[in-house]
Amino acid sequence: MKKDITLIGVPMDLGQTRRGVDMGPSAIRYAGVVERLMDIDHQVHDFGDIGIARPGTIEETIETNLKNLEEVASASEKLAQAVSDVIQENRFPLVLGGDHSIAIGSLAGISRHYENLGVIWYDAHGDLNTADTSPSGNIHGMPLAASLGIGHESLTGIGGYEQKVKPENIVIIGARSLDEGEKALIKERGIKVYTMHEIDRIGMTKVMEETIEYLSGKTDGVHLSLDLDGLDPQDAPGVGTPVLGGISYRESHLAMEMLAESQIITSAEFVEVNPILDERNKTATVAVALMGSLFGEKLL
Ligand code: Z70
Ligand code: MN
Ligand code: MN
Ligand code: MN
Repeated sequence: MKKDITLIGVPMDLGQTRRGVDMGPSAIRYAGVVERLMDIDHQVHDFGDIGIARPGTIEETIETNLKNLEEVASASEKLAQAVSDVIQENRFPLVLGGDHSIAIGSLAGISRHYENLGVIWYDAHGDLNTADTSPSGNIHGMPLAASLGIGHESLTGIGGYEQKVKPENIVIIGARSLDEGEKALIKERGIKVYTMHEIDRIGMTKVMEETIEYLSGKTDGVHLSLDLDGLDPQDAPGVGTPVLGGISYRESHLAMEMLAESQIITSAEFVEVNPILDERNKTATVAVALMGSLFGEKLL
């Protein structure tokens, strides 16, 4: 089915400490995202990039261990507004990161248009930390918790409301590096997780069949939040926190193809592409190839 897609770049690097992830949107555009999606007959409009403040340019008024809190919060509000406007125009928002803290803004903008938004969190990490459980103070380790309404009020209150997603509407796929506080939260809230163990044990086909079945009955839209570090570092080396033993390139294509077939995805973001740490723009190229499959590209 032909879609009207709007790309939104978010050159955000304030949610973590490696330099270069702010160049993710450029790297993804350079890898040919617009042409790739137009080749499969979608209409593509590039909104350009959301302006991101440099660290320390916003006067810090809040005492916290969270790094760049004011700057991340301000960018999240801008992104939420942009994403919401795109949905209002009946277009499909495709958000290009930037570090994963941008999901706070994406989800704040998206969820106000849905009663029961589903979220697929494709990631090596849970991103379920709060100021109390975070080992790093990096906000890119917190967006899923913040979107549940758990964490610092400057993050949970983005968009003017608390809970963007309900725990029973979330599926995490690819987890293999969860902090203790994240494990506790997953159990306490009953969040569905397919770790690498389940992917190896039952295979990606079954994981995606179950995920689609689990979400399609009870949600009125599904956001795909894909962190490139969900993939194995051999296939996606240009990420800030590579974790061995990840999802393969082929399994990821299969997952995207099954999502395309299911037609459940109503918004998406691809995050954590860091061209400085990459090998010849491989990770952005992989991201664009996966977008091709997500939007219906066929092998034959
Ligand atoms: C760790 C933290 C994280 C992405 C790393 C790491 C979180 N759990 N997220 N890379 N995308 O610092 O909270
Ligand atoms: Mn992440
Ligand atoms: Mn909602
Ligand atoms: Mn991650």
